[in-house]
Amino acid sequence: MTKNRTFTMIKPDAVANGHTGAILNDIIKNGFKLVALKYTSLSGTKASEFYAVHAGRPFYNDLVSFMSSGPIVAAILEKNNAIDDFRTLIGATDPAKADEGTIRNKYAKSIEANAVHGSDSDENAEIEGNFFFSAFERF
Ligand code: IDP
Ligand code: MG
Repeated sequence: MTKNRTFTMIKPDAVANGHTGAILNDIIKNGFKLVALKYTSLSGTKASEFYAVHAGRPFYNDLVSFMSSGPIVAAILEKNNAIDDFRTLIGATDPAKADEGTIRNKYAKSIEANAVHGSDSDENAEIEGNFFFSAFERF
């Protein structure tokens, strides 16, 4: 199988709680190669743009303010079967339902403050990676 890519963010809760290093270590140990990495933050406008697909959902406004509440870490990851394997590694959206040992099981606080993002398709991984990284920041 050819290598492909996914996009992730370590969300403000996990960065604020000091889990950045442990989460990056879990990601690398599970066979994902970092091909872009950035410590940054989202303005309200940028967060609403990133999550535009969820506009109109009851949790949208809270999600936008949460995602713009503090620093995040954004990364592009490469691995065989990257999208599915990364979704398996992070676990269910609601950490209460995330399998033992998954990143959300270990580090997330709530269904909103759930520690990490993972792209849901190859197409969205490309869009999301391009949202954060210019061509000369990706390898
Ligand atoms: P995902 O991150 O597992 O792909 P999505 O359904 O795409 O989950 O939702 C995007 C983000 O919106 C979630 O990661 C979480 O932060 C937030 N979210 C999703 N569902 C809820 C909810 O029911 N209440 C509050 N926040 C939610
Ligand atoms: Mg999603």
